Amino acid sequence: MEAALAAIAAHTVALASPPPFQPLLFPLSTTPIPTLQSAFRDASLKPVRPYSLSLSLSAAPNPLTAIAVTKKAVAVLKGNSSVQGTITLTQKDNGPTTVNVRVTGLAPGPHGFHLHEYGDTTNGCISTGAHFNPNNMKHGAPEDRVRHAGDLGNIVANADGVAEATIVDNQIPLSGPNAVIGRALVVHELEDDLGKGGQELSLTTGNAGGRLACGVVGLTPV
Ligand SMILES: [Cu+2]
Ligand SMILES: [Zn+2]
Repeated sequence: MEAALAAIAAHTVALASPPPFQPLLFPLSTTPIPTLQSAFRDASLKPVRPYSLSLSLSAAPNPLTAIAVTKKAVAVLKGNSSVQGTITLTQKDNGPTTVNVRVTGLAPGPHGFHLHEYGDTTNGCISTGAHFNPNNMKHGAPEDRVRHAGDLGNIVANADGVAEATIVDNQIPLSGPNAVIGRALVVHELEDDLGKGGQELSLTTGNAGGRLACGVVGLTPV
């Protein structure tokens, strides 16, 4: 029994990081871990005996998704020009991320729009590095199999210089190993050729020109 409890305790510690809906073994712990406790409260689960908890969750098709968790993030885009914007990113459980885009002050027409690797704007948008590329791919279109995770294609500004779009994408999650929180969204001067322009930069940047505005993706209340 002691060995079993020790094993459970070790397991509980290993689960101290998110996802918050996972710590099924918390009630067994004699020394509750604060983060688990608050995560547990957020999930609105009443403290119940461990047996009934594990039974109720094991009846679900997938215990890891028994409780819906929605995450939301925002990036406020600014730069050296009049271009600015607000981008919200929403993800439910491990589903795709929905990106709501509104950027103003653009020249009418298409503009490359990417998630860049770093949330660093020390020297303006140039410090955000290259396109987020955790799988070491070449640049492409959002619908391509070969693409940077950060390749979100183009947004198109109307005659008033306003670009509004809703992008749904599977490669920019808000949690997990490839989470985009703390990285940056960038809108470019030119159209992204989606890797098909035949230019020197087509397969790295889409030849999208300068960086007009950028903003770090940060968590926001759901
Ligand atoms: Cu870019
Ligand atoms: Zn790219």
